[in-house]
Amino acid sequence: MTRHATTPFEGQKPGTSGLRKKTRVFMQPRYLENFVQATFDAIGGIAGQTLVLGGDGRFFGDAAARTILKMAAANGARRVIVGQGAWLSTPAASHLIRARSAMGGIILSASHNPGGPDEDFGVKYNMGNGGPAPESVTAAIYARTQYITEYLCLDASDPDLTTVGEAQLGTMVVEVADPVEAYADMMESLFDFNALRAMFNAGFRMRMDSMCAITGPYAVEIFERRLGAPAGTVTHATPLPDFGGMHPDPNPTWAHELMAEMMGADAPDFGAASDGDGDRNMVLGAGIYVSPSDSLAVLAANAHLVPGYKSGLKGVARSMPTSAAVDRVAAEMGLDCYETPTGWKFFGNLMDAGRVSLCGEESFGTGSDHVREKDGLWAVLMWLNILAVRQMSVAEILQDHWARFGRNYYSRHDYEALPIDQAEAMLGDLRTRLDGLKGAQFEGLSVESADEFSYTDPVDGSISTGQGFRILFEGGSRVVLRLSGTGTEGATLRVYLERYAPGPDGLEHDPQEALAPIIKATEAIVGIRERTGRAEPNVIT
Ligand code: VG1
Ligand code: CO
Repeated sequence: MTRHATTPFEGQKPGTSGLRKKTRVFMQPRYLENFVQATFDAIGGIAGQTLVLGGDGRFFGDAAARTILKMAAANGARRVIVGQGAWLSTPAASHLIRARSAMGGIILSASHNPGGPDEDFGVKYNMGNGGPAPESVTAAIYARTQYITEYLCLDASDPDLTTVGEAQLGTMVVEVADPVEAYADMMESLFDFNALRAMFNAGFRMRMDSMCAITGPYAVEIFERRLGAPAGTVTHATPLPDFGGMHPDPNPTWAHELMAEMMGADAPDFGAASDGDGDRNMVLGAGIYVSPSDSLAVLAANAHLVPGYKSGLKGVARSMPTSAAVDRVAAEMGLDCYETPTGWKFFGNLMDAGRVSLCGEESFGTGSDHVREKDGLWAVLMWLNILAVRQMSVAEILQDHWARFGRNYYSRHDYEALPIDQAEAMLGDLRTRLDGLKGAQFEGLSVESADEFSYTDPVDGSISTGQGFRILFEGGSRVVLRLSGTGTEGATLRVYLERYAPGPDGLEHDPQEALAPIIKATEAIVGIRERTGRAEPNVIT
């Protein structure tokens, strides 16, 4: 084992989902090593511990995994369970941490950001509950990166990650595990695989777009092998280091091949896509897109039809920018409903305390207490199981849902790669004007309230401030604005728009049309176009 002298690097500050940087930044000498050693130090050392390790197959992932294994061995870990080929989807990693009672795990991914030598890489630490590290831990990691002087690494040849089995690395065991099997078994324990097999057998047609990212092998095993969907149901099924040039972000803009197929003639009954690390999902029916906020609400209203949730839900949670569609379901079904800041880590406390079993975000993330991460394929299986029980199409389920609960029109507008100063100044100005907005009229809409969201965790009492601006208009419409914490270039402004329409009327409306008054009022209040010179958002979901 060698102690390598090192010095702190600037900017090793983990955000919403770990540390994300350009791949070449991570590949600088000692950069990855500093961050990983800082992580080990910040969690109190890993001597005698078991860890889980894996990632989404992106460029530099396998090299990073081999380095981390040698560092874990030098730091005295007892065992590291690593996915074969350094592959593990984020939900599969979360499951392994829990199933094997590991101290925690390291996930190598920049999620939905593109991969490759000139794109993005990321490192994220998950805790023993299987969920992302809370702010107290990421702050401790960052603090440690600022005065680190050495890291430990074993002088050994690189461990082999291609073959399943155990090998010794110094005094540590490297356990190379099949990345798919345990996860697929868990899915089989939650869902009615017999009913799903029968549905595929009867000719149900599905398209799953894995976008050349990590869910490919999982989706082929589950849908094609275990459930009998025809070979080729899963497309872009092989994880590639650069995701085949795709941007593995499952939204209408980036999953455009799937969109075209699902909106075209002869569309399959059901379509889905997932992101780089497999925790996000987009679902569609023939000719119809399901907004993530609606998806969460539909899953909440129908979860009891799925074997794993047949005794009902403990409660539900959504991130603040997610629409209130699920709140309406919770109110009618008598469930507790929590509103948390953006990012999955806030849900973990609620799930560990047994307060919620289903949660979701507007950013195509849905999940339950089966793991402590959002889970793309789980959400797809929830939908399939509900379709199999209700014997209705996706469009019929949505129509039925809106007729019963009303419809929360919803859209998110993203302005990417803005100059950081400009974006911060724009929201800084808004902050100083919040108090004066109340009661004022903009484009015919009057503001009911305006504030900046802060959250007190009901379980541990921790407080998170500055979690986004909320402007509520009369009649239950609102706009939320916040800056992304996961980008690697400039600042990304996210504008979340919502308008509630009670009852079954207006179902034929396009969300952008339905939201037009709120879009106009937002421009009048914030002046996004005027201040950034951007005529329109880069991405609309
Ligand atoms: C985005 C999403 C957020 C999500 C986060 C991580 O964060 O908005 O809802 O939890 O990504 O998802 P931000 O700060 O860029 O808005 V993933 O799939 O990257 O783990
Ligand atoms: Co992700």
